[in-house]
Amino acid sequence: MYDDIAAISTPPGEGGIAIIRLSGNEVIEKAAQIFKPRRDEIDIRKKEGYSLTLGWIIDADGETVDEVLLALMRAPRSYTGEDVVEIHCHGGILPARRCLEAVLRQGVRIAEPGEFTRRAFLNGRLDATQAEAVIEIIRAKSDKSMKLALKQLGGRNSEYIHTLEDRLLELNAMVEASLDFPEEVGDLEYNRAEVIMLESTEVIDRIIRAGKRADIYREGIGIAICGKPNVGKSSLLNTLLRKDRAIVTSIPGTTRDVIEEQLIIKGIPVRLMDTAGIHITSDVVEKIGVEKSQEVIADADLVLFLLDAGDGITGDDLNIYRNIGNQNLIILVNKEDLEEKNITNRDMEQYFPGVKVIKVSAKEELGIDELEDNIEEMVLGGKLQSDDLEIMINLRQREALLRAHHHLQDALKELNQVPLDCLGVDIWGALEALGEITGKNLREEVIDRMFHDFCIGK
Ligand SMILES: Nc1nc2c(ncn2[C@@H]2O[C@H](COP(=O)(O)OP(=O)(O)OP(=O)(O)O)[C@@H](O)[C@H]2O)c(=O)[nH]1
Ligand SMILES: [Mg+2]
Repeated sequence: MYDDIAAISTPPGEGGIAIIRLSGNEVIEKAAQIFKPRRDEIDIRKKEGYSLTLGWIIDADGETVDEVLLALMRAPRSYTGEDVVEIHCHGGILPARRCLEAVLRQGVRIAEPGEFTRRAFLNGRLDATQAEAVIEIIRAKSDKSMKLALKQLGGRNSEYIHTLEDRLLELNAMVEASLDFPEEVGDLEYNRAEVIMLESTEVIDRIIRAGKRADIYREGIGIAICGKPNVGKSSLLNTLLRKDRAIVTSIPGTTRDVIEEQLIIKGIPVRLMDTAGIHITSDVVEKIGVEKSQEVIADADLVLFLLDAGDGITGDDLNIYRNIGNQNLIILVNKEDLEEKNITNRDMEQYFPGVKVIKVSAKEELGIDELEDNIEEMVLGGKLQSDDLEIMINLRQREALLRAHHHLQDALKELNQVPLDCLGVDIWGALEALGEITGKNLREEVIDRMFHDFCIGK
């Protein structure tokens, strides 16, 4: 049993409405003390769950604080699993704060960040992965990461884990039976045990791989556009953004600072950076721009290096290429629309062996689809297969999965060598690690860390 908590659950500032959320055993009774329904005959203490009542919040002096709509959810059918009251008042800092003050005066305590979701977890309304999905939904930057987080909230992650647990429990039972009743059961069926372990490690591998892909949808990537002056870097930025963001002129050295814009490419949030053209210059401002370009390139997850089809491959180009280093790289031969082109496929193979090359025209928007496809493929580490898992995992879950994986590999090695009870220890180790993911056996400090990033009122 927990005490009663409350918080303003909507973001600060002006808006249509603000919501004060209360959760705990006595919140309905306490809300009734400060709530005067519009229709006298109504008593919110007697109302059913999922009901709305119009009225006023009244402070200790009997003065009206605000006109509000009061929403009631009864345990266990509420977000936290406890009785929940939501006071919908006028949007604005003052009405919300004054309503909250009236609530607190009834002996309700202010909630800690994430405390509502924490209660949902502790009351068994959500398992650990679902509680963690809540913050992913709040933070989602693209439709894709939002979709993945919703699947996690729906229990998708837990399903995979439970299936794994079931298999390992079966394996554990096999091991124990052959230890305890060797006469009746006979020797452990090593082949079957091995198959279960191999399949389980394979599933864990797949989940971890899928999690890495999901990270890209969640965190996004940084892409730097680089090349010598006038190759069309800013034109490419504008084309990818589908708006005229950066100044484009035929004068080399137009862009002097780094221009950064956010966009979504194939569902992936991208920070796209247009840089100053890199060349040797004595102009002080341009020089600083060139240095900045180099920093941005070094930090990027993917570099788009532009060449000018009309110019051929120049000494400047080769210098820049040498400085790009060991990064994810796509070379774009720009100005493909020009009549006269001076870069052949053979040139490309000779100077840039093994690098992905795409012919584009930033100005005429040629080759842009192919570029977007290649960006997706490169950052996700290969084309998506139709049977690829779609699952999001956070650091805590990944760490537990890796531990389970480790135990299984040890178990596999031991299969034919050590006494069976040692094998059992590793299978249990794997099961325990998996149990942490859904939260069956979590220590207090791990639970604290899970809710650490939440905002107040959630
Ligand atoms: N024909 C043709 N011209 C292009 C293409 N892309 C860019 N240009 C032209 O090339 C010139 C330079 O384009 P920008 O986009 O400013 O080049 P930049 O690389 O940003 O140049 P700096 O900022 O000076 O380094 C402009 O006149 C563009 O219109 C293209 O695909 N085809
Ligand atoms: Mg430019």
